[in-house]
Amino acid sequence: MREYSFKEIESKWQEKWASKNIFKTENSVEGKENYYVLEMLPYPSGKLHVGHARNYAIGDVIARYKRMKGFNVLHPMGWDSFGLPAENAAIQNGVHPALWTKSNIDNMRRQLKMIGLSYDWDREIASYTPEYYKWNQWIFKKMYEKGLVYKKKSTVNWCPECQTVLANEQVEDGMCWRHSKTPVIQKDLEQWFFKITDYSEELLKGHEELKEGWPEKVLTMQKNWIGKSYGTEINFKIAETGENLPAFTTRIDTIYGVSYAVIAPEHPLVEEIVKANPSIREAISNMKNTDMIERTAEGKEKNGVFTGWHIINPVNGEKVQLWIADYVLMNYGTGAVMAVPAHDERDFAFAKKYDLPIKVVINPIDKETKKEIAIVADEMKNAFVGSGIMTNSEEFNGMTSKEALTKVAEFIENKGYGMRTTKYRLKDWGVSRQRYWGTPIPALYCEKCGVVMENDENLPVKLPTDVEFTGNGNPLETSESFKHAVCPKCGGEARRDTDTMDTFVDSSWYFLRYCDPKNTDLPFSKEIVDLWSPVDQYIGGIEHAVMHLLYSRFFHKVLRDMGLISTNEPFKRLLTQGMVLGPSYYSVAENRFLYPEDVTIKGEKAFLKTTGEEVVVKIEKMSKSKNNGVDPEIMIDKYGADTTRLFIMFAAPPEKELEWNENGLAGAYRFLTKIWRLIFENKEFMENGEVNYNLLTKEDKALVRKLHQTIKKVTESIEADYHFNTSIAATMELINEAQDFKTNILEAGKGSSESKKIFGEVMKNVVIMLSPFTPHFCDELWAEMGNEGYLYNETWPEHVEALTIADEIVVAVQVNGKVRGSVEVDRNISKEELEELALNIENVKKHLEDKTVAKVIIVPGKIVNIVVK
Ligand code: ANZ
Ligand code: ZN
Ligand code: ZN
Repeated sequence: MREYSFKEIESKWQEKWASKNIFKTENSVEGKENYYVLEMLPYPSGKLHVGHARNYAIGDVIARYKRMKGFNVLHPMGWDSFGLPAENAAIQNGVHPALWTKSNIDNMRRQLKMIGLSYDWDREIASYTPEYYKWNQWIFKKMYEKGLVYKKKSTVNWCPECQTVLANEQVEDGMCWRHSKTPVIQKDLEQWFFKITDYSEELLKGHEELKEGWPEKVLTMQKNWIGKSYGTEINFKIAETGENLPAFTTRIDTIYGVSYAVIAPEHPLVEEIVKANPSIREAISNMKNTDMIERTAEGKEKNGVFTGWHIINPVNGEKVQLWIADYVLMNYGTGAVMAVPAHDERDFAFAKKYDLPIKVVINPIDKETKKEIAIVADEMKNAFVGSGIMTNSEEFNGMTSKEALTKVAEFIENKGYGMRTTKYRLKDWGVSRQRYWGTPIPALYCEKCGVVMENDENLPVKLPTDVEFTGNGNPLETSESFKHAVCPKCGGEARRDTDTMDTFVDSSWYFLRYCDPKNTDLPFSKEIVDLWSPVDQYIGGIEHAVMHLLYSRFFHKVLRDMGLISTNEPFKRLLTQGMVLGPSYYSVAENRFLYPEDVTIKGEKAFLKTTGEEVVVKIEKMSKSKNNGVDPEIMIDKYGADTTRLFIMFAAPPEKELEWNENGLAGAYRFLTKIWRLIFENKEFMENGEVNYNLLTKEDKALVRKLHQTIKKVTESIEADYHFNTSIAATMELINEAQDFKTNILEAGKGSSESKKIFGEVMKNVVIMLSPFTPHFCDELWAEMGNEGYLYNETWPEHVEALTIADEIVVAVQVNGKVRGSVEVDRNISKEELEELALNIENVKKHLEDKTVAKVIIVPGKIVNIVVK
């Protein structure tokens, strides 16, 4: 028998698949339905990590399975290859970002190929190529023409280290996400924005279309991010100037409790206020300089200053102080808040700090007595934010606050004090980055014509090569050839915009480019994209729940509104795979995470080899900083791609966390060698040919039944949320039965004329059903069993329902309701025959002695109850 030498086998089949180009996908195939499987576009950091490996292995199983189910499958791969790390490498090592990126891509592509993934490499794309980013610019222009791109001055989060703008999500606890020790500062810059807020409502409504196929968790995260609030915009009058000050509130029921008002430090009124009261200028500029996240964080100390001005509450004519405070943001609502400290936590904290009045307008209801409890403002420790009974609110007193929410709003509208509105938390998407390694923004500035977009025929605006990477500022500013350009409108001198686009732009439409990756006239042809869109199954990490997935949905809708595609949503089904966990070893004495090779493991405990210190063992997400990652390439080298894939699929369902352990890998390897041996050593027991089901023995039938039950189970587990671990477990059971059958029937010479055909049939199906998981291994065995071609092109088996049901059934026999025995009978046995058999069971006969049978009740297929006197 040949050894299972996985290295040879894996490279042999990888070469065969590549040379025959079997994964090449046509855009349509007669008689086949299209199916699009996609894994999230990776960033080419240079080395595959285990999270990637899991992501792609899952996608590959789905792609191969769907293909075998008769679909025409699109399964592409590419590179999200713009972004900071390449530029940082350029700064540190002097390599041009393009070279660094290319060599990373080459290495990662090589690693992907080692895993045996079924990608159509002819469709590979890389966002750093001009062929790709040209279309970012083209789409940017189209969006500009549609009024979906605009420029505005805005306060941005700025990392002095990165010398770039950070998105709010890139600020963690006031620090840069890449530089955990660098505080983020605020800076005013002219920025380009995408008007994603035009789509707020549609992005929310689209959830209807997605709720079948997307995890609820992701939809909830997007919903919160969009943050729709129903409320009222109410006008206050400024006592000193008579000007209007609109404020947005979601709690108009608390209008009689307003005891001061607040505006954001960026509010347009502030300038006028400072003119009237210059002494507060400095306090205001200090507020502006704390970052946005910190300013709004719950429990954060709030800072403010009294303006000297007052506002008048329209419902009762009360005059209260107007403040400026950092907890109010300019870009939400109207940038002004009617403060109700009795019923809002932030207002309460602020009122306590600055000794502002607190007025109760809602009393809670006692849970037991159902009576109103009058609360006293002076004694409050916290705001009362719940609902209750209205008080101190004139005609609304005694009403429930829930009811008052509508009643007060109606009152306000009738009086003309304000209007009910909805607000969204979602902000426009700032896309300007002061960086080199990204898509140049195709805008120019001309003295005569102002802002002008580059002509289509001059796209792409390519990244120049005469730049310096010093680590300070934007390298594009150092390129004279880039900065000085010709105005596309008047032909005069113009200055090119030196900002590049957020790399999320690249990944917002790449799934459409895969459909038509070589198109030079358009980003993609509509006819072709219509054959594939939406992506049937998208797979990636939960970390992309908001930004990438929301931006892609936004782009998709914009492109649809431009008439470039027909569908509303980019991804029909989304699978967010779980994290990969591994043990980390932390030494308290040395205050560092150790590498696994530095420790000795004894049972659950681990000790530092050099000192013998017991170290802290934790199972947690694999990461560089904890030294607990595994290198997929090393695993593949040691166990083979098939074993690694099998382990990944078997150890946990895709959406759950996966705990990496080498024992599991070794187990997967043993399982494969068992099948290997079973097939190699028993060729004499495997026959091909039609099985004649009329000639089967009881044991033959049992194995046939197990086969069909397994096909059913494996298929159903894949179809239902890709529970591959269940599929593999079912196949393992079938193999065990087949092995017993071989030993007890075939080797013992007890088989029928059909037994070898059945055994052959079982082993053939095992190999087919395992092939999406362990494709090289299965193709090898497939050939060994005398077959031609590749399992990728085989048809997935279908079970026959009738064959999953046993002919024999076991019927319990009772005497006066007590079980006294059982009989195994043919499912179709007649009542008379069954009664006869039941009455003749020895133990039953004993209980019938000296008694007369009154009647026999038969529950078909289950029970025979003999009633005696
Ligand atoms: C009065 C009030 C009383 C409020 C009360 C709440 C409780 P959501 O639900 O998240 O939309 N607000 C309005 N604009 C703001 C801004 N620019 N910056 C900071 N806070 C702002 O939040 C709406 C509530 O947040 C509004 O309702 C307002 O405070 C505050 F017992 O108005 B409320
Ligand atoms: Zn930084
Ligand atoms: Zn001009």
